[in-house]
This record gives sequence, structure tokens and C-alpha cells, in this order.
Amino acid sequence: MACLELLRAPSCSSPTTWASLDSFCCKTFFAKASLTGKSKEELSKVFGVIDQDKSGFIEEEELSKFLQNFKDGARVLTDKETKEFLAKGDTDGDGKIGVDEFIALVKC
Ligand SMILES: [Ca+2]
Repeated sequence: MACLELLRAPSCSSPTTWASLDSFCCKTFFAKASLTGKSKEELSKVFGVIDQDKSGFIEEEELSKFLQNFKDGARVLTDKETKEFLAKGDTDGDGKIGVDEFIALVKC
């Protein structure tokens, strides 16, 4: 689980829990989790953890479990949050997020 250690670096051990529904903001999350400063290589590893079935894309279902990759016991995203997140990242409109789209989303 070396990749998860990357996600749980001290700087992101206590990102906000996003306890209230529909409060999730990916831009704020990426900043709080210190992902914005990571290299493309590191972000590719993060992508690999989120892409649980290793399909090469983060699909809607994987996106809804996004927070759980970062924090044990975190909630799943609501449908609204998941769809907004997907809409922000899915620049080519194929309904899923590829690694390049993910990196662009984090860096934007
Ligand atoms: Ca996938």
C-alpha cells in the first residue's frame, strides 16, 4: 500500500472531512491535500490508487469513493458532488476521467 502512504503524507493527514453533504469542492480538496504541488509522476500514482479497477480511467463509481482513498471512514460523495466533480474533470466528455484529465484538474 505504498501509494496510500503517498496520499497520507503528513501534510494531508487531516484534510477537512467534508462532513456536510454537498460541501465537497475538488479544488479546495486538492489544495488542502497538498496535491497541487505534486509532480505529474506522483499524481499518476495517486490516479492509480483512485482507479481501483485499473481500467485507466476514473469512472463515476470510483469518483464517488474518492474521499475514502484519502481517509478511512470518509463518506462517499453525493450524486450531485460526483457529477460536478466529473463534469469539472471530464474535458473530452466521455463520462470518465483519464490520467491527463486528472492531472489537469489538480493543477488548474
Ligand atoms: Ca476505473
